[in-house]
Amino acid sequence: MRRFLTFCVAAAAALLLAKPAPAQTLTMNDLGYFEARGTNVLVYNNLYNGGFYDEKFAGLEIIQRGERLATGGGIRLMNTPEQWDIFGVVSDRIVDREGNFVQVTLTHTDYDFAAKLRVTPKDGGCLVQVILDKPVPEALVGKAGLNLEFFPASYFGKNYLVDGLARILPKYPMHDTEVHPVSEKITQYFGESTFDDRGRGDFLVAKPMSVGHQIVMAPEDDALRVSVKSETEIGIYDGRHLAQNGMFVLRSFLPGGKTGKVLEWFLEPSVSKDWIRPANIGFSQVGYSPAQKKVAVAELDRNDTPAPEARILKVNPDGTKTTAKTVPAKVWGVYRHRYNYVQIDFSDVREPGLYCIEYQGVETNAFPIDKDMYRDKWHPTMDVSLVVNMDHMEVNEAYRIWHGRANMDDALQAPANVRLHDGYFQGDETNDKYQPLEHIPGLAVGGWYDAGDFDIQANSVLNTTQDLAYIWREFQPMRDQTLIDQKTQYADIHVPDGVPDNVELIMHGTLNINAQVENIGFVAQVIGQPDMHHYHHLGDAMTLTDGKIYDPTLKPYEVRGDRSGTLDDRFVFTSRFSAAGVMQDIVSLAAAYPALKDYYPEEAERSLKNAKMLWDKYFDDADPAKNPVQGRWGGFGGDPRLNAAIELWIATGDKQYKDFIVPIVEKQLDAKPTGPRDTGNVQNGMFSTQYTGGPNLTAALKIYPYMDKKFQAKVRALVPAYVEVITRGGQDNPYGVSIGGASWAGNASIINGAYNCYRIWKYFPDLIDPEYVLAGLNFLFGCHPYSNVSFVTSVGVNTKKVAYNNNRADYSVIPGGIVPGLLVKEDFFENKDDYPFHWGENESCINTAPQYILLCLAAQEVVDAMNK
Ligand SMILES: [Ca+2]
Ligand SMILES: [Ca+2]
Ligand SMILES: [Ca+2]
Repeated sequence: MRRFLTFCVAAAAALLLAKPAPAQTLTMNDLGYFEARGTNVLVYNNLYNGGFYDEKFAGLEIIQRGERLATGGGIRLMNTPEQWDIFGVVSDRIVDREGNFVQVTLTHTDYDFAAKLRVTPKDGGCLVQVILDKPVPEALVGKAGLNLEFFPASYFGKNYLVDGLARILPKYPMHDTEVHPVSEKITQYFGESTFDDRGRGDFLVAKPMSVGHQIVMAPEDDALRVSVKSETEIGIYDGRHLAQNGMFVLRSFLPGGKTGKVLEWFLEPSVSKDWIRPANIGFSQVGYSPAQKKVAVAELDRNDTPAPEARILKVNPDGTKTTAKTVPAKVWGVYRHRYNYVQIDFSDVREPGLYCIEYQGVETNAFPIDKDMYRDKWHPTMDVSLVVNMDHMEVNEAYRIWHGRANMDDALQAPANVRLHDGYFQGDETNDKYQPLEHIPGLAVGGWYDAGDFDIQANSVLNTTQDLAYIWREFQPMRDQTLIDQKTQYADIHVPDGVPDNVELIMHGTLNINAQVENIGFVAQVIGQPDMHHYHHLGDAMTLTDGKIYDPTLKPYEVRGDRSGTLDDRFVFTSRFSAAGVMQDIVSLAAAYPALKDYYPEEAERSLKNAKMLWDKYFDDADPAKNPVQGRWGGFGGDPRLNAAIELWIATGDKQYKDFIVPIVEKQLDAKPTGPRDTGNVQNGMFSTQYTGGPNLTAALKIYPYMDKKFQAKVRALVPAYVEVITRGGQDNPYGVSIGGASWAGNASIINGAYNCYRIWKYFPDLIDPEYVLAGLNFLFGCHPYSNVSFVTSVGVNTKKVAYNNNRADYSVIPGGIVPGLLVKEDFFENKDDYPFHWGENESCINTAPQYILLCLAAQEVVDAMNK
């Protein structure tokens, strides 16, 4: 997908500097979208990026009072498009500042159909026009239409007017659908089908809830009101009949046989001439430790005048509040065009107790200052998130079964040339001994659902196991609050069983990794659903498959004993194999060994044996000098065997591994810069220092405690340059943390960056300010733009209400999950907390869980040292 921008820049450009827009008419701002007080209309500033198709973050969009209410405006071929339904590609986009319009050409190549969508401000709103050079193709008459989608949860509890008649916007889908013959269906991307019609040859279409010539969404609410008027009939549809992430859709069909301007809407958002967004005061929702730095950041409307002072209020036992301190509010300035930022430093407030911040007429919720505040913040992640996401287990908590034993029919060799909806592909080569669709035995054990879906991805099972092993290595938490019984494949949350949960979770990882290594030969790129209908499953994981092994001699839905004719077993995707990729299998198994050996000696020996076997088998093939393919996905650089050797050395103490490691690491430390100053990919666990090709400390820090004084002195000498790089990140914004993510938000890299600072601090406490370890958590826990919720579900005072977990259809969370956080598009930050279906904002990935636990344990160690 390509984006062509044609700027008709005139002398007017000089007038387009960032400043508050006039009050009541939409004018084009310097970012190329329309703006009025409290209202923005974006016209394909955000595009469908093609990665996961319709992410509900593209097309004509409306932001009102800082909330994105409408999206997906454009020409669509369905009443209520789903994620995998095709959309028109933007083949041309014109931002005409003189003519004061934005126009895009949307091309459906499959149908030789192109339509221009032009948006021009008029009166208090804008005209949305559809212009055709050629008539709508016959096949698309009655299908092609102008759609605009509204987020349902934003409108829960509101009404709409259709030609003056009042209707309630339903909280739950309650209107009508009809089935059509599948021959009429517009095919989804890659011929996917999201609908299981049990062989009937149907597909599902939502019927309109109402039809008229003017529809007003939430007329009673200035923040939400949007009116659409047209001479052409407009229907309002509820997409949730087809998909839980569906939207309220306004839609008019394009007429057949016509060219020129074939359709026009007058779109009138709510413009509020005096509206000022209340301050969003970001601070840590878990509170602060007495000695640590405490800087809240207030995000202010640009039309607001920042007050010079803020008050820190102490909450007394009788409910009264007294001013603990009045502190200056320091204007940081405008960041990313939209808001003005103010920093409130109350580090001097150290007395333990309950506090809140009062600034600009806003009083925050109360939060603690307490020396033990980090001590328990990882418990929900270890106790719940990592347990509920366990595959092949029944998971109980008090009176509730989270899910039954799932995927007990694992798994079938994926047939050739099949793609999985999550970016995976099976090529011609299976790289193992199995025939297509042959059952691979032994796999119904261990592993985790990688995120909001139910597949076992190589990187998530391997990295989760590895990082759980690092938790044990660094902190050895003896916490035992979960019963994990692998014999009956049963877990019970909040029930101690005599074994540290950290160890049991590591074993849950190795059981799956060892099973894959022994039965397949290596860890497959993914064990995933065989088709789209199973991939989008929501609800109990156990109901995803029938638990019976697929037997092609039976008919679909026919069952005989432990076999069935329904092709629902997961597929094992075994292409994209590389010897370099196998090195990570070794890392995870060898890292697990020291943790397992006292508790599960057999599993420990099995893990180490498999790690050594893979090392011996693939050592030569993984040599980058002989085989330049590096890493499972390629391109990570360096010798892929290095980390494997480090873990094998730590596990065994065997000198052969050390002899392999040291020359490579020495070479990394002696590297001479080959290029200019590097911004350094420090957020992703890379310890590269300040020059391209310069010294790299990643491996050196791993082996640091096991090396002699001479080596340690050499590493120490390089640390200041690395610290300079890592502490430079985040200086461009008032939060002091690198904020990233246009299609996937940046919390995971914030966690990694902060933990890297801990590793530096642990060995070289005099070389880095330990506040850098804590800054990442402050951000995660609520000191961030857009809102001040904690991004760790159920951790903190004000926390995420929804997350893109497998219970998202219930608008719920799995406690202890870490959501990706803030998406950044143009000048707009977003983390919706009433719509759980944005994966890039709200999907808790399992491999972030142990990384977050590491950081919490590190943070407590840091504040313990500070408070001494
Ligand atoms: Ca996945
Ligand atoms: Ca336990
Ligand atoms: Ca099955």
